[in-house]
Amino acid sequence: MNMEHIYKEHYKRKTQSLNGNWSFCTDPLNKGKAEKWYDGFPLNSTYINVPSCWNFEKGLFDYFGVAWYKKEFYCNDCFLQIDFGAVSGFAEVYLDGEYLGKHYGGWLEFKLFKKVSSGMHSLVVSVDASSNNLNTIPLQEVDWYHYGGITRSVEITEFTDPFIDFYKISYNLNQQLSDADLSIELGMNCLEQPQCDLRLSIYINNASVYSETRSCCSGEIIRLNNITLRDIRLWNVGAPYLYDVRIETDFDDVREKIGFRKIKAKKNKIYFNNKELYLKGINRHEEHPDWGFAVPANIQKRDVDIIKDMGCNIVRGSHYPNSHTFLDYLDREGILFWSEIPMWGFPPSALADPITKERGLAMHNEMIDQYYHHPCIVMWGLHNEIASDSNEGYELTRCFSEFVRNKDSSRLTVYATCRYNKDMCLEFTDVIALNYYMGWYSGNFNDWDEFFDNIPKIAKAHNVAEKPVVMSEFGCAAIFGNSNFSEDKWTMQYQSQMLEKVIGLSKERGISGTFVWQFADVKSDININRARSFNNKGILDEYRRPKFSYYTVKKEYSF
Ligand code: ADA
Repeated sequence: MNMEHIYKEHYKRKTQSLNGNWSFCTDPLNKGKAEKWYDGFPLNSTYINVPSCWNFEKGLFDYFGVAWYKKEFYCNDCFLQIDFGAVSGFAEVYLDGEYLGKHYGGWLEFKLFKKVSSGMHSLVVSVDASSNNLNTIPLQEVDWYHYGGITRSVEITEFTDPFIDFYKISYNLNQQLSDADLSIELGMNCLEQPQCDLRLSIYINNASVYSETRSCCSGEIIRLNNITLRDIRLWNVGAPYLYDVRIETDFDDVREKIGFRKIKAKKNKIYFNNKELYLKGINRHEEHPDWGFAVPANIQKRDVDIIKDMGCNIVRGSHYPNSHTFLDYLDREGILFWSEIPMWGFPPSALADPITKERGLAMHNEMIDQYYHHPCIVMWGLHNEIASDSNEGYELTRCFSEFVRNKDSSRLTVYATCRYNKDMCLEFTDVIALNYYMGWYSGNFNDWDEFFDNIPKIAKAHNVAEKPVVMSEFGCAAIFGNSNFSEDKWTMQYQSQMLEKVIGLSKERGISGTFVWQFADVKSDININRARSFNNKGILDEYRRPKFSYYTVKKEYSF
C-alpha cells in the first residue's frame, strides 16, 4: 500500500487515494444493517474527513458505538483492491450495495477485492468501535482514549492480470555482517486465466539484480533465493543505511526500503550488529489531543525529531502498531522500535475467552506481515500487563510466543510485566521487561534501590538468570507548569528526580535498557479518573511542550 509511507511505493501500479470527504452517519441504535444503509445511505447524514477520529466532530466526543461512512469513486474495468490503513474496532465493507468483507482490529491494515466494470461505484463502511471487558482487543478498560473511525488512509488499486498480491524480502547475514543472502517471496495473482506470462525484474538501489520472463499461475508464490549482496552497508543505530528494492512486472510494481542489521539477546545483554547496546528508550502513544490516533505526518516527524534530540535509540509503541509514517522516519534516523498489539491488562477471565486468543493471534499475524520490512523494529511485544501470573496467562503467552517466533525469528520477543515476582511466563520471551511505579502508586522513592537489588534474585528463582532485563515502564505524573520548591508529587521537579534516579540505577545495575513512561501526556479513559482526564506522566505535555524531565532524560541519555 502506498498510503502512509513517506516514500513512493509504486510507480506503475494504478492507485487512487480515497482520503478526503466522506458521507457520515452515527448509528447509536444499530439499525443501519436492518435498514440497509449500505444500499441507501440515510438522508440526514453529515460528512467527515478521512482519515480521522469521529470523536472530534461536534457532539461525538464520547461516542463509541457504530457509525457508517460512504464514498463514491470512479474506476475502470479491473480487479479492484480496496485498502484500509486502519479502522477502529470492527469494520464491515459494502461495494455497490453488496457485502464485500469485514475486518476486526484497529491499527492494522486490511484489503478487499472485487472485479468491477468501469463507472461510478459506491463504497460503504460500517465501523463498530464498541468494546467490552471480555474479548475485544483492547478491552474497554484501558488507560487511553477509545477513539473511533477510519483512522488511517483508504486507497483503491485497479489491477489487471497478472499482479503482485504480496511480497516478503528476508535475508541472512554472514558472521562478519559483510554479505547478505536475500530471499524474496512474491505472491502472484492472475485471476482470469489459469496461467500468465510475465517479465519479472528486481532492482536494488536501481541496479538490476534479477530479470526473467516466466509464467505464473494464480496464487503461485515465486521464491527467489540466489541474490547475494557483498560488502553491504549496515543499518546501524544512529547511522542507518536503507536499500531501495524495486520489484517490477509488466504492469505492476512494488518498492520497499530495507536495512541490514542483526539483533540478539545473549547472557543478560542485548547485541545490535554484534555490539552490546543499552536501550535508551521512551514509551509513546501515537495520539494527539486534536487528532486522536489519526496523527498527521508533520506531527509524526516532529515527534521523531524530539525523540532524536532527547538521545533515545528506541521507542516502545505503547500499546499498538504505529503508522508506517512514524516508522519510516525512525528507519531514516536509525532509531529502533518495539511493536506490540493492544492487549492491555487482560485478567484471567478475558484471557480464557477463545475469541481473545483468536483475535490476538490474528493481530500478531497481521502486525508481522505488515511491518516486517521496517529495519527499526527489533522486538515484537506479545502483550502488556496481562495476568501473567495465572494459568490462563501462561497458556496464552506460550501460544503467542510460539506463533511469533515461528513467523519471525529475526527479532526478539518481549512482553511488559508488572508481576515480576510471581510471573509464570518469563521463560517464553527473549527479554524480560518490567513495569514498575515505586514512589508513585506505591512505596516511596527510596524503594528503588531494593527493587534493583531484587531483580537478579527473582530472575534466578525463575530460572531466567541469563535473560537481559529492561525497565519497560517507570515514571510519575507531573502537571505541566507545576513547579515548586516542595518537590512533592505532581511537580515537574519530583518527576525529574524520579526519572534521574531510575535511569541512573538501571545503568549501574546491569539493566539492558530503560523506557521512560512516557513521551507525552495522553488523553485517558474518563472512568480511570485521572487529573484533567489525562495520563500526565509525559515528559512533554500533550502539545509536546517539554517539562523539566525532558532535559533530565536528555542528560541521562547523553552517553
Ligand atoms: C501501566 C500501563 C500504561 C499506563 C501506566 C500508568 O504500566 O502499561 O499504559 O497506564 O501503567 O501510567 O499507570
